Amino acid sequence: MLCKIVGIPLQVGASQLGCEMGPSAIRVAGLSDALRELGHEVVDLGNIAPPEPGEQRHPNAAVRALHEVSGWIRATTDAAFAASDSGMPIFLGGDHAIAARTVSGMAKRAAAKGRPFFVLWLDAHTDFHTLETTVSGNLHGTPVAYFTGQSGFEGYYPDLEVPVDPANLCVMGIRSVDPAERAAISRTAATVHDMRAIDEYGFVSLLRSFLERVERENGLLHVSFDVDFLDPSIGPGVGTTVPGGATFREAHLVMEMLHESGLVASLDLVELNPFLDERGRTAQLLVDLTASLMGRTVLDRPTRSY
Ligand code: 5AB
Ligand code: MN
Ligand code: MN
Ligand code: MN
Repeated sequence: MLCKIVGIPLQVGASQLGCEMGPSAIRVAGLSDALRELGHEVVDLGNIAPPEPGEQRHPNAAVRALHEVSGWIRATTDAAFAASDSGMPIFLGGDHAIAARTVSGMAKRAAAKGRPFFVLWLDAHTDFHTLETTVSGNLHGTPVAYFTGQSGFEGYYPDLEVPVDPANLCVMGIRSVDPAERAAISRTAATVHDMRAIDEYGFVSLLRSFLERVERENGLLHVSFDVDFLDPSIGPGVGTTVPGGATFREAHLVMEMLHESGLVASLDLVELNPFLDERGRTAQLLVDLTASLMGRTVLDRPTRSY
């Protein structure tokens, strides 16, 4: 497989600065070499250039860094669309606001191929705030509402060319949802598995049902991996830790099942904050998880397991 690495060093979508170092830390932790060892071809396309400085205001006074975030989003869509002409783009964040456009760029690619588009969102949070509902004003809490076409972004974020059907969105790992997001996402057809559901049914059966559907519909699948999906004890390098996340083995199992499905077209690795990391261990774990997603196994498996 041809893997195309694209760095998007946006950090002002989060309140805690440091995510701009994310792409560098993931590179230093050895992403390209890990992929090459698995037999993949790797092209590192470098980082997307920052937008022009400027100022943009929203009636919700809490909203922070709107111009800068929307500028990065604008710059990213075409890059995501272009990178996905062949091979598998791997987008290195940067905070999660970048997914507003990595996902919409990939949705555009799926539409161009005439394939249905699906998103697996691995996160402690639903990121379903609009510019009106965000209380913290941190725009990394808004990408899912934007790319599923919720109203309130018009004139602020770039116009959405191909919205993602919420029915094709599966969110896993959830354990922190603000009241407005909770009300809004439950009005959609999105599948949201909180940690309560995962404790009861396990990742395997919940993920398997989703992957079976993607396969049945011949879909293109984008995976968006927020570091805070992981339990903070194994992934401390993130600004928005929430206890009770995926364990080391659960996270690897999710990635291994994704590999065996053969359905993943593109990946975001976002929210890594190297300033908060401990001797690079979260960056290293992201590389190892990506290796599992790209085919690293403990032993050969005779049949696929999903
Ligand atoms: B992340 C919170 N809902 O709006 C907010 O890390 C958290 O990309 C957002 O998932 C977390 O600030 C955004 C409290
Ligand atoms: Mn997130
Ligand atoms: Mn999160
Ligand atoms: Mn976060």
